[in-house]
Amino acid sequence: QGLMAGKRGLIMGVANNRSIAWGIAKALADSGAEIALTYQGDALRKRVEPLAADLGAIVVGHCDVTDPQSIDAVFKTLEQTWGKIDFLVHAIAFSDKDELTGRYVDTTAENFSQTMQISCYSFTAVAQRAEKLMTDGGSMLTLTYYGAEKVMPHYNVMGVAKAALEASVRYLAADLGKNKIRVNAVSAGPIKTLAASGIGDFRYILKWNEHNTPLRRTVTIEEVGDAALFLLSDLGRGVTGEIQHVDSGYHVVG
Ligand code: 0WD
Repeated sequence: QGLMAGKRGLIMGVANNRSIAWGIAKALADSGAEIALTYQGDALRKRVEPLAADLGAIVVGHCDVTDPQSIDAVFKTLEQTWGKIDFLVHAIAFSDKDELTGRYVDTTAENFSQTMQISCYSFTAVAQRAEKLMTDGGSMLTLTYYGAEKVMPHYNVMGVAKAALEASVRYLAADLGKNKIRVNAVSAGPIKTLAASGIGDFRYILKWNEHNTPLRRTVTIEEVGDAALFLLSDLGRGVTGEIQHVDSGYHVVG
């Protein structure tokens, strides 16, 4: 009997086996959770289906968070399949990589809106739908980065979107607490994933962390998964509105 036995939920943002969402999915499945995954587009479908099979997870279809109908379709499928859910993981972000380098001041209005929509608003959009299925309470989690709190080289518009995302975690926690729904974020240290490879000088940032974090190393998706397990399971039952750093302690020195 694991910590997540009897709990069911949706994980959004698995792109491949390096994704943070995949580290979270593994930790939750190892603890007995039943998991549903979405994929973004047909190219990722081929990656996600075998990964889901490894975990005994179900795949509830394509979801592009810029298309509200695709979000509705996923939640409809979840409702028909399970009736209710206990947890939600949002591990989604996007910005034009031409703006994840150079100066923040040069951000365009178009990419600002797109970055905010995909990396910030989409968490609220899925929370709205998930709330309706969390009839016995639940736990929601998103992923953020220290660039929300401090200026990090090249993070630019994504740092602004993450700051808004962290604020939305607090507002969602306040709104949904009455329904026994907790809302938290993990602020992960840099990890080499597909999304991270779009950020300028990312290898240098990893090296910098190896030399300068209190633990003198970077973190893994398994470590993020274990922190997510705490926040999504009953171990975290007294925690909401929290930004939990899993960053080898960088936020106390950086
Ligand atoms: O260093 C890192 N990797 C950190 C990542 C440090 C701290 C936080 N994070 C955050 C990211 O900002 C993101 O919110 O963790 C979350 C997960 O990112 P990841 O695991 O680093 O990256 P990846 O494996 O690429 O997954 C992100 C996925 C997308 O992958 P790609 O690379 O194809 O963009 O987000 C999904 C997509 O699957 N995604 C979308 N899903 C639905 N609709 C959309 C969209 N419009 N856009 C991106």
